Amino acid sequence: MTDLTKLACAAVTGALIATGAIADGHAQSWDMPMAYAATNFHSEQGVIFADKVREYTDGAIDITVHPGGSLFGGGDIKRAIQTGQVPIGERFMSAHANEAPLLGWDNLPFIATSYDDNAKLWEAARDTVNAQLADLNLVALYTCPWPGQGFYFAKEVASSADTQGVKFRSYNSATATFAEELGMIPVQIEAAELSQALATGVASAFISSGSTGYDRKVWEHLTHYYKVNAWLPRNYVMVNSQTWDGLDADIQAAVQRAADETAASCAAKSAELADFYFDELAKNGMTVQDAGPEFLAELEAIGAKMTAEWLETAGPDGQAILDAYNAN
Ligand code: PCA
Repeated sequence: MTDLTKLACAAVTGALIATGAIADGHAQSWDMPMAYAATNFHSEQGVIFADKVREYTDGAIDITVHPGGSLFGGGDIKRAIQTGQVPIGERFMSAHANEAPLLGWDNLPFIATSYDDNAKLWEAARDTVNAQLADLNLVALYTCPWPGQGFYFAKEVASSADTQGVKFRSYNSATATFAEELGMIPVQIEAAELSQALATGVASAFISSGSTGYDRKVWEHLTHYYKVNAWLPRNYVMVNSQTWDGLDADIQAAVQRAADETAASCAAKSAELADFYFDELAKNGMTVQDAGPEFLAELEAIGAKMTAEWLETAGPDGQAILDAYNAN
């Protein structure tokens, strides 16, 4: 399909969804693309969310989850929802910071490094982020944090002297900048393609949680994980604005109830699994340890620079988020 045809289809789909099913008493079927592995907790929670929506709407909305980027690749999910090709889907929020810098609020190094602080930061950011998403024709139903982010390497790393020229898999523009500051060569790759990238030597290092290393069995290619806990980025489940506005208020309330409950259970699951992932990496032969003092000091210096750069691009709204966070 050309882009134009896709957009035309999207408009038709959007209109059908907006006026349709609930009003005349038929169920709506929603396909929900998700970017990460079917066995990842984000995807499993997405299925729980879908079950709750079916229950709380008395079957009026029937969501089918498509994990692992199988329906749309991670990089295409937001646009598919914005244009109404699908009504709902899930994606990594800070992957969209290149288009809307505010959406990098959760990718600021060493600002909120525990689940509690990450929740506080989200509280501080939520209204501004939702307003930004409305401009993109999206409504966020719930967000869910990944465990803290650390570095994977194929060798011991004590400082940036060891990272020069290393090919680094990034997942958004901020992590590409981070890599460059460490003298590495970034290449953006979806989690779904990560194993292949490591196997073929396209990348031999990346930053992520223990979760993605576990999902992708990275011990087959890499040897060291350095816990840094630099930030806990979030995925979000979003709906096309017209789709949302076309729902009756009681259906909206039922879907939001399912979303609020899933937000809580998903964050709890993430926290519960964080150490399990580290144990699994170690069990499979990786050296899992805290980043050493020299490396950590370098990361902190780079982090401060990245936060300053984010504030420049996100403007007063970004500063307001950090001020609100620091005031609490
Ligand atoms: N895993 C995802 C995003 C953050 C995370 O922990 C990834 O590496 O793509």
